[in-house]
Amino acid sequence: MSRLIVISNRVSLPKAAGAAGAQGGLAVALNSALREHRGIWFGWSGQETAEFTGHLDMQRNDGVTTATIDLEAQDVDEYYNGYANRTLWPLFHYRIDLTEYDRNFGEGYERVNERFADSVLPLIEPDDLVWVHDYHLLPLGSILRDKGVKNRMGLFLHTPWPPTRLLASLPFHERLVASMLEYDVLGFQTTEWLESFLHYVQKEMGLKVNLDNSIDYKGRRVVARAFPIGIDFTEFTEAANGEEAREAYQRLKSSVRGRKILIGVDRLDYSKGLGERFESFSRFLGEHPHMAGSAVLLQIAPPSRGDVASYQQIREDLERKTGHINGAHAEVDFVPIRYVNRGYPREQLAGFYRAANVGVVTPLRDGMNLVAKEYVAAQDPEDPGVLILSQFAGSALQLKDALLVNPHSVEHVAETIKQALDMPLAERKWRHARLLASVRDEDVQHWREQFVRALAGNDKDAGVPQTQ
Ligand code: ADQ
Repeated sequence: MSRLIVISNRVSLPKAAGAAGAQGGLAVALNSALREHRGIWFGWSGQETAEFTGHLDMQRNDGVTTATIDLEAQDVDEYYNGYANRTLWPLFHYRIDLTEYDRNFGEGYERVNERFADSVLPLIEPDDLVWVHDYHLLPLGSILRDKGVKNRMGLFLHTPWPPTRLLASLPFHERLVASMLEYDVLGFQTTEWLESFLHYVQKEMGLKVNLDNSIDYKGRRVVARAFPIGIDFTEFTEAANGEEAREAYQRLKSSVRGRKILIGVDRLDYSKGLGERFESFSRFLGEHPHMAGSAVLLQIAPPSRGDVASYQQIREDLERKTGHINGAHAEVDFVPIRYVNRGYPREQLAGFYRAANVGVVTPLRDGMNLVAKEYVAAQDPEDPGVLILSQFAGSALQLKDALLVNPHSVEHVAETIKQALDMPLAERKWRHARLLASVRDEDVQHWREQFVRALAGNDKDAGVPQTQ
């Protein structure tokens, strides 16, 4: 079996057995893949250094080797806070109004990708499979090729891929996309993003896409496919049934004293549609005065990317909106929106999901969205809650039995909240059973097995056009 080299912006260390603390499904899946393949996970340490040295901090933990580098403050500014999170992230989430085009960002992005390539190069052996993650590192494969790497290399993009005319607003977009064609495998979350990418290479680059969605480029064949990411289903359902989850469940239930609970769990990001969600809930309260006071929205939103102005802005907007809505609808013994800016261990999160009658997942645009899947996995199948899901989340293509909504329509979401709260047990059960089957069968292990198989080049499905 070939060794696996995983490369991503940040590295998530494996959790020591029995240790407490949060670890995402992605980290769990990649760590288990790395253990199986005796692999190495390479990325930025998250630390800054006065001068870049390329020194590799190698650690071995629970069967997984990690290798990290420190970056200079200017790198972090231009590459991470700049090109990745001020240019590509908003553009890839259709927010051209928030997209900043700055020459220094572009240069910083290329410089850091070069630094990644130079640092990881000595670790790559001839038969290794190289798996690169996300929008921070799109040109890394091409830089490694220039440095003589002949290995099979793949890229998985966790975000959406934008429509061609939107991407065309990015200076040097052709160069960026051409660099991606040096990978052997390009993975997207859904066929929607895949089709958008294939449209770009046909219309903007004049390339031909083969029937199996592969592209012949400079004498090599690039396979482009959808690999919808899932959650670690076993780990999450175990967490939901554990003692810590039960305590969190009790704590939340007893605090609402018989009221119904709606839950939202998102990184504080403008792509997650939190403002529209709060307004929809407010409209629901206004339109159904007899139900006002009988339901609480718990929104858990830990701040992220706080150095970027648009994130400071969304945070202020939400604080103002929460204050306004609570001021309008609160009673002496009741506050309709509980807005909490912190993270919780996964076990507690699972208990909160289980306690909630409705999961409200309404991003304006999302590559996949794992919260929707976690909510489904955490429910009691005998008395499950209802999932309200944005039609613009990648997960809506799999979770078709959720109540799918247009998150921009405050009116539609408000009506759907009413429908969810009124839904009879029988309907809740059949919807949940179908959602659960999808979340269980297409879990994160399935995702990484499919990707690694395609990366190794022995994928029997590679020639089958995708339908999902
Ligand atoms: P994100 O945009 O971060 O991921 P998401 O898929 O919802 O979005 O994953 C968030 C993860 O963070 C979930 O596992 C969730 O439980 C956890 N989380 C969020 N708030 C938390 C809190 N307060 N406490 C603890 N944990 C919390 C990007 C893309 C998505 C894609 C994923 C994976 O934007 O579209 O689904 O990568 O590919």
